[in-house]
Amino acid sequence: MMPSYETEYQRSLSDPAGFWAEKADILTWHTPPQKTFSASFHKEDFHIKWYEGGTLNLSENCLDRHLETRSHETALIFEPDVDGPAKTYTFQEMHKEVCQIANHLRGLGIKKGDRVTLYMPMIPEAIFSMLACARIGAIHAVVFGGFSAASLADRLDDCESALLITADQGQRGGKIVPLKENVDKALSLSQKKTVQNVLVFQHTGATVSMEEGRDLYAHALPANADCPAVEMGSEDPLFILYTSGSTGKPKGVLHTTGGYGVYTTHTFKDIFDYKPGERYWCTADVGWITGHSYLVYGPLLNGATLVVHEGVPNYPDAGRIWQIVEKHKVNILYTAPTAIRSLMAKGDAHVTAHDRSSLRILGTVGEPINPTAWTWYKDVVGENRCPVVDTWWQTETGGILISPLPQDPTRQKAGSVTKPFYGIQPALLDEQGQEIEGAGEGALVIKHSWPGQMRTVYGDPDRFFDTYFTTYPGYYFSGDRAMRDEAGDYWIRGRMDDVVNISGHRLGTAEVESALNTHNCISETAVVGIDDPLTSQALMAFVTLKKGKTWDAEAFPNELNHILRDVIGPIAKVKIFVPAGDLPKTRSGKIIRRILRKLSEGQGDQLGDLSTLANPQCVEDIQKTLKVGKSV
Ligand code: 7RM
Repeated sequence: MMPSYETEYQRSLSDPAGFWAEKADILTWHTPPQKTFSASFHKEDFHIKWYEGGTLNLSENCLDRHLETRSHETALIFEPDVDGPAKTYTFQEMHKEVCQIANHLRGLGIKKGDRVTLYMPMIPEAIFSMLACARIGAIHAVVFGGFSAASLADRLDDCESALLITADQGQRGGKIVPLKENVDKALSLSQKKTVQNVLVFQHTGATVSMEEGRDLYAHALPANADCPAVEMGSEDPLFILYTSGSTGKPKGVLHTTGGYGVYTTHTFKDIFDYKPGERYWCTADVGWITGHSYLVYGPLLNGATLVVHEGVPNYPDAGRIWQIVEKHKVNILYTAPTAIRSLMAKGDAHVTAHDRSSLRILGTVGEPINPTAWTWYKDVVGENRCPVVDTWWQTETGGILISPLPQDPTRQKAGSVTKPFYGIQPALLDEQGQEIEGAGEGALVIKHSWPGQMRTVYGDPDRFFDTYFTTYPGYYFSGDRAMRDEAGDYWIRGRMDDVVNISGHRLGTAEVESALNTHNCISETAVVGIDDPLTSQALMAFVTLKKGKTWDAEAFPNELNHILRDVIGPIAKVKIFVPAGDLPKTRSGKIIRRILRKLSEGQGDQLGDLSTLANPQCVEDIQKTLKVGKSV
């Protein structure tokens, strides 16, 4: 019999080395690890290492080791943007595809440690390319296909990518995504020009420009499916994934091989209660961490059958997601609250029109889920027979840290992420940085390292330490606020820092501001997150104009959002602009966002201490603008 959660959790805390040493056996190692972990979150001896001495390859773990028993079973089912014939791959076929791409990479001179950027649509080749990188030890850096050419250029330069993998075009909700065209723009914007070649997959078959000597079609390269996997050290980098923080440019979050592999395998197996042969569908794009850990690595390391959909859950209508569930007999579905809320708004008939008897477990991730949406997901979608797992984690954490386990009925609590996974020690800190005992609310931190933890910010180790380990010395600070109830269950409240979560996509207000400030009439901007019933949060921008300019309520919002689209991508869009004569500042000239946040929430009467304010008059002016609804 399985030990209870309590017993297993206590063991994971009292003997972490023994616990995680045993858990490493879930992977196939070339050399078993010598030391389970060594970590300190303190400045003097700051380091994080898991499974040192061990060697393995995750592509081999995802594919080769399943061949003996299940080479002819389905590994991947690809469902196109609009309903049509699905394409399937067995483990054997997928192994072949991955090896062929790995050989293309080798042929282009890519070797262990080189960075390879992927800018791909949600097609099987995106997954194959990630595994091909892992196979030869190249570090993949996937950039979401919805990001702009300028964002892509920044990321290529930051990690000095040697190769870019893309497709002619992508398809999303009936729209064409001009990937290769964006790639061409990005390469001309790139400062460092490190990219030697562009490997292009043909997807829509559109004619795209190909630069002689630089751009190569994958299908035109010689096919060779014999590619031995490179033996990787446990702490060798696996991938870089860029994510927004409260300051500066997005950070390259670096994950390594052994610990990430062990952690994603176990969390997937336990939290989705995966049983061999089941079909698992994660609707996240490969451009996000959910796509890395629970679309690719976690499921494939467990030998799961994946459903991959190029497109969006509500196109051509709100029944599409349930039609796919019915068509492919999906057993486990993992999606985001934004999708759930928007589907709920379209009514139950879209759901009930499709057979969902295959569904067994329902997962959600990315934002807080409101109890109404949770209950709809559970009762209407899951007919009240499928447990819901509301999973809290981050790009930085590599895998799920706090989540229900589906077998435990006491953890079906609408709106709560319930309890920590094995080995995870969350704590809530008060304003003095003291740990809160029992029920309470505070900053959510983690006390002890776990195998899936990020290892550094690529190229900037000081930024890693400064961002996550200085606010509360000795702890990993998540940036989130949380509440713990009497039963010890956690409720995530949202970000405490200048990160805004729009439909589960992270944006730093600093990035948005610096883009808005490029408009030739804008003097200064301050961006805050406001609550939004559909997308969780939305952007509100307070803007001041250069001398002699006047606010044009017709033209400026469009122009400014157009800039955001070009600089960041379509996910960055300001919902409400508030023109202001001046922004509240300290005497040293720092914008006081706390005040703007309060004003945006209509809490102008609770501004607290304004004595540090150099220009108190502007607060009243902004309040007036907000009241008369002059904002646009
Ligand atoms: C996996 C992912 C991380 C931020 C995180 C939270 C928020 C994620 C939940 C959640 C409430 C959840 N990575 N968040 N999951 N909030 N309940 N179940 O989303 O790096 O892109 O974002 O997302 O604020 O800090 S992420």
